[in-house]
Amino acid sequence: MEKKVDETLLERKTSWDGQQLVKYDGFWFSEMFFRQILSAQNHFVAKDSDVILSTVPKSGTTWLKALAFAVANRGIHPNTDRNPLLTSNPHTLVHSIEINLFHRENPNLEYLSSSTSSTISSRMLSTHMPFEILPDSIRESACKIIYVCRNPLDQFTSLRHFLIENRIKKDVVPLGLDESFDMFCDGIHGFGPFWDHILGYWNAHLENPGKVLFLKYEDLKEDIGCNVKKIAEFLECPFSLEEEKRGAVEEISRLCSFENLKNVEVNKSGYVMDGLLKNSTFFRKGEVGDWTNYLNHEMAERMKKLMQSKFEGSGLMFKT
Ligand code: PAP
Repeated sequence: MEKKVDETLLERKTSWDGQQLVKYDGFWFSEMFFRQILSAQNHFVAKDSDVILSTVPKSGTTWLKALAFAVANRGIHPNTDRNPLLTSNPHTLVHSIEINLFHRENPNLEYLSSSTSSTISSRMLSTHMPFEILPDSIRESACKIIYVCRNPLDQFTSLRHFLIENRIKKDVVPLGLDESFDMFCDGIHGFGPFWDHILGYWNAHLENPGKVLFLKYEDLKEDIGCNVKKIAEFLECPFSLEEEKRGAVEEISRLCSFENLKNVEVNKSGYVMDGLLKNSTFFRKGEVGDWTNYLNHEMAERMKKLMQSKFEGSGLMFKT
């Protein structure tokens, strides 16, 4: 049944970069994407063969898109020297449901009904929507979801840089670090609160690990090969012994590495989202622990306590 929302009743706040956030079903959404999310909730029909890549922004979306694309399409693009990732930004190879497909309430139906640039038989799409907000058909169909999250201190640091660099209202002075950190810790940021976003997918993964693969940015950094194999197994296209012997896992890991993708020409000079976002802003530092260059001890302690209170009993832990 089509959901109708009286938008005048929704709580609103101004985000750190001047854009408006709207609170809906317990989560905060940028006003820019909110209608698109509602439209996707009402009209997106998942296929059993779909692969959905999900993240809270700045947790490793670009990396996950590259990895999943390279793994799922290695039959079509076995040669990593000629992979589409060397000429296209990962965001143009794997489209976002709410940002690209339901763009300006004008769903790209042709795109939705066809297979995409991923494997011939399945569509690979992405979303930042929390698990609870996903269109019903994603949760109810047999489609698979890969989720990646990141320690919130680095996610915050990455998000703050990205929002300031890409702010649409250039004349708006962004909120200071302390105030934006306060808002982040109150859960007020696009697709936040981050803890509810993470817990939604974590619980879905515990309930049905064959449906939701749950990854962490820090684990990918620590052992990318193991995680590339995990992604392939989850997508039911495990690496054969022959592939492993000839180094296919290492090749894909290298292809998708920060150092490699950052230096690809399209990621240095190109744009996505109708020219709004520079591709280069998706490749800043790509490190674990960069927060230590920006946040003080007090902030780190506050976050530690917040994480303890929110994740207590869930079994979730983050390396910071
Ligand atoms: P999005 O959710 O808006 O698409 P997302 O890709 O999740 O953004 O976040 C970008 C972060 O991932 C950046 O982190 P940083 O600001 O701390 O540097 C970016 O550098 C990092 N990143 C992008 N590609 C890779 C990669 N291939 N390997 C590791 N980190 C990456």
